[in-house]
Amino acid sequence: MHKDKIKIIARNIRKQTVSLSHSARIAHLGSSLSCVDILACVYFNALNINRKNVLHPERDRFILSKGHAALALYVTLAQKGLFSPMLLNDCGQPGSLLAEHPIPGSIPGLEAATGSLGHGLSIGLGMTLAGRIQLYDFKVLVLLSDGECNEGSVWEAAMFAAAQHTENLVAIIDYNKWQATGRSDEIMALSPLKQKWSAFGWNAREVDGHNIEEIAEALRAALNSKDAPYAIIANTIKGRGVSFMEDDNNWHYRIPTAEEVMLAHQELDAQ
Ligand SMILES: Cc1ncc(C[n+]2csc(CCOP(=O)(O)OP(=O)(O)O)c2C)c(N)n1
Repeated sequence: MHKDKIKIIARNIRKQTVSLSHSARIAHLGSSLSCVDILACVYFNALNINRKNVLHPERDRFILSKGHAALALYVTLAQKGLFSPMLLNDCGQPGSLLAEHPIPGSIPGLEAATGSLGHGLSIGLGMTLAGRIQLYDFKVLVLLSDGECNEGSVWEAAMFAAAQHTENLVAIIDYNKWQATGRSDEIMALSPLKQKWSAFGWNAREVDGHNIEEIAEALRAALNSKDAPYAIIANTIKGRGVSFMEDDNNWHYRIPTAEEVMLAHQELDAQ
């Protein structure tokens, strides 16, 4: 898909995500907005996932390991046509298929139960290895957060993936430099993050996580990786797209008022 179209999709995802946070009374909006450009590229430019093949055993898989950004994923899957957007109306309500964190199988395209940070990469690695046994060639793409990289389980999976030469596995790290309670590097320093993934035996590349061209090019390289898994370190801004949310970690937990939704939409429409 042409990059300009992906930019328009990303803007629409942002608008709907802001609205959904308000209507569903679900937070983690800054965390969702931070990874929208990545999600738009993954679903509209990189992976082979669509309404027809979403349950096929050979489909590509995407795992939102930073499951607290589920709102952005739900909106993206709805835009991709994987389920009826009507389902967004009761998101977060008791009995809804769209819970605060993803429930696998509740709607097509949700591959794993995530939200407890640190598990998505291991799950994705397991899928990759299972695909190898079944002689399937599908790709598995896992989106992690930077705070999540403080979890030892991430590095255990990283080490095992490299040892197994899982070239079909891609990790994208949404490197927005914030965690729930403070700056990532102040809580437990991650930098130099790209070098850490390289040292663990991964091919690694750093990109501007809001530049559609750069993300798309990195994904293209990652999906053609040979002999080793591939890590994309995406430098992002928490709350990206709405000036009064950008890089303000209050929006980790805040839910926008109706007026803030309107202001956010105005800003996004003007971009
Ligand atoms: C194992 C685990 N511990 C704690 C939490 C609570 N929690 C939710 S989001 C978050 C941190 C968010 O920071 P980061 O992971 O960097 O993601 P961001 O929101 O900045 O994208 C935490 C600690 C959790 N979900 N899982």
